[in-house]
Amino acid sequence: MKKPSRRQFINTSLALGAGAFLNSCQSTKTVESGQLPIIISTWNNVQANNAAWETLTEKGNILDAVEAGARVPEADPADQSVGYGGRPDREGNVTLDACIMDKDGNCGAVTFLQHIKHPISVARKVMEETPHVMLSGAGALEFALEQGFEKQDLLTEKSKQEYIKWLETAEYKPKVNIELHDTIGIIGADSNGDLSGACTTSGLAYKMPGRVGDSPIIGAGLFVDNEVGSAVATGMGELVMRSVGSFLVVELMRQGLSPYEACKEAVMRIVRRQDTAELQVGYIAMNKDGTYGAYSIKPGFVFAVTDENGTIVKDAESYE
Ligand code: SD4
Repeated sequence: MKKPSRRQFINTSLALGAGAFLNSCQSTKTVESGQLPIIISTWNNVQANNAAWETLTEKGNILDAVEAGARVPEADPADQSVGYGGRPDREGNVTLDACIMDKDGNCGAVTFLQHIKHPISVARKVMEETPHVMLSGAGALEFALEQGFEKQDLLTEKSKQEYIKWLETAEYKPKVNIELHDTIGIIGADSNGDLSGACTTSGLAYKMPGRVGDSPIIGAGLFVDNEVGSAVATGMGELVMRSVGSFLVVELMRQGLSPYEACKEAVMRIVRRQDTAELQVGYIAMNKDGTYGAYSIKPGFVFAVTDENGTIVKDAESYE
């Protein structure tokens, strides 16, 4: 059967009533016309974007670029939401989640990985060196060690002291834009419009042991479809997982919404169905021509955009 053209598809969708969600996101004022190549990432991850851009310039490979970008906060002890220096779970263990996805739909992920500074690179090895998509916990660590990654203590003195202080009350309450999240989701397009993405985090501070969020879940924390676009999420992972957020954003773009409109509609799905009173979620997305957008539940979500003009940090529009 001949594939319908994009326009035919949109028309069919509208005829079938898909217009309902189009109506709920009329505002197009923050649709951003991008250019190729382009890198965007969640929060104020300027150095990560710059590293990704440099790698793209040197190697021309967008997968290498997003991996290089994600490795920057992973290695930074001052970043307490990612990799080395990440805040621990409520038992004092730093447990990391990451995933990566390429233009051919290949993907790899690690969850509940301990003692390895660069989970994003282990996720890439899972993608490239195993027949699987995801390895978890002890198995992920064993695999990482086999692959030559170094075992190390990831709990820095600063995160340890904060944890000890937290134990005094042990009150667990995720906060909006918690502790300056820096969890990084990074997506990029090369000069041909080929896409890749990566996402890496230590997850929510003082989470229950064994808790895994959206960030390493393909379709929730990250999704890349080289025919359409890519999306990545940050914030309260449970809200994103329940709505399979990043996959939803990409599917909405497939149906004709702009990246901004798709992010907005995915946020609205959460807001309409879940209690978001004290919780934040932000999405960023791009399509194949480098047009990008972002949207969050609450104000305060920023994202970094890098193209040949340099890197800028932008405020996302929000529902509240
Ligand atoms: C999680 N989505 O583990 C992550 C947290 C996050 O910025 O993005 N923080 O739920």
